[in-house]
Parts: sequence; structure tokens; C-alpha cells
Amino acid sequence: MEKLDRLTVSEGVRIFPGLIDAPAQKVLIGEVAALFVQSPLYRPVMPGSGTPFRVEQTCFGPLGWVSDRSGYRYQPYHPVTGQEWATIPPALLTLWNELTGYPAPPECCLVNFYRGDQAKMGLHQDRDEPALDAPVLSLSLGDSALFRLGGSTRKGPTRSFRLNSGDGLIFGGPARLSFHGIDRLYPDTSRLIDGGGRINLTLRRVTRP
Ligand code: MD6
Ligand code: FE
Repeated sequence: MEKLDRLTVSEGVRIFPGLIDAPAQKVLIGEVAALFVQSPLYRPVMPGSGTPFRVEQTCFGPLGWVSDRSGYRYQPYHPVTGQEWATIPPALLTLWNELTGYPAPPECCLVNFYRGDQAKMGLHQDRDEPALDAPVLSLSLGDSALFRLGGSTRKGPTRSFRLNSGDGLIFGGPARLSFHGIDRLYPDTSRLIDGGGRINLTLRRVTRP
């Protein structure tokens, strides 16, 4: 895995193009797909309105991030099955240690599955984690996507860049509460996922160590 080719997009945001090479991507997608048996993908709904997300989600780790009509929160069990979330694959813990240097392991690996070319994610902040001193480590698998990065308010300038299969992204420091989202997918840009689509994994420390 190549870790030297890192680019700082803005203070606190670093992109690692090709962090995970093609053979390692295949291994990782196989591990993730196997964990969907214990932690199946489901489609969350927005707080209040109950509007369905345009992505399917699941989580791995002791705490999972969920959204339902009553709000956003972390909880130790899957909202559909009631079972504990599957364990985070060890390879992801290694990447977390190497890239973030944070002195405690991630507690949540949120999985976003973008299926079909209409899947996207609106501009949002990741702010449900008391451990806001920890960065979020994001990994992209499958079809490419257009990522939009803004500032700490919803208004104001944004910049966009493409995330390809195997890319890593670290979001921390002064950028930890930056607004960000996925504007669109580029269908058929990867053959990693059967039937196409994109999987984004975000590793988060939730509680303060
Ligand atoms: C995605 N990513 O790439 C959505 N959040 O599909 C995120 O929402 C995200 O990439 C926090 C930090 C990095 C991210
Ligand atoms: Fe996010």
C-alpha cells in the first residue's frame, strides 16, 4: 500500500490517491461483503420527515451510527436486526493506526453503499461524535464519485474533487466539522463491485478515550 503519495487539500484534509492497491481492494471488498450477513445493508430515513436516504447503510464496530425519525445517534445494535454490529476488519484498524496516529481505535466503521447513478449524499457535517479531536478516515471502493468540500458553515465556497476506488481521505483538525457531500457517481468506472456501485467506509472514534 502506498502511503507517501498524500496530498493536502486544505488544512486538516488529506487525500491519499491509490492508498489501497487493486489486490488489497479485492480482499477488502470480500471481507466487507461477508460482514453484510451479520450487519445487513438497510436504508435509513431522515429525522423528522422520514424521507429515505439515497444510500443504503450499515456499520461495523462496537457503535454504529443510525438515523431514524427521532434523530441521529450511535448505538451498539443494528436497528433492523437488533444484533450487535459485526467487528471492524483488522486491516482497517491497521490503516487507522498508520494514517491517523490517534491513540485509540475507531469505534464505528460506517458503510455507505451507493447503488445506481441517482445515489448521492447531501452536504452534511459529521458532528455526532464526542471525540471531535479524532479525525475521520474515509476509504472509497468501486465506482468513482465527486466529493464536495465546503467550510464550517453551510453557505460559502466549496471545492470538488473526484474519489476513485482505493483512495483514502482524512478529515480532521480544523476541517473536522467542514460540510461535505457526494454530488454524483460516475457509473461503470470500476469493476470491483458486482453490479456496479460505490462503497464508502468511514472510520470514526465516537467516545473520548
Ligand atoms: C462518501 N463521505 O464519501 C461520504 N464524512 O461517500 C463522508 O460523508 C465523509 O468522506 C466524513 C469524513 C470523510 C468522508
Ligand atoms: Fe460525512
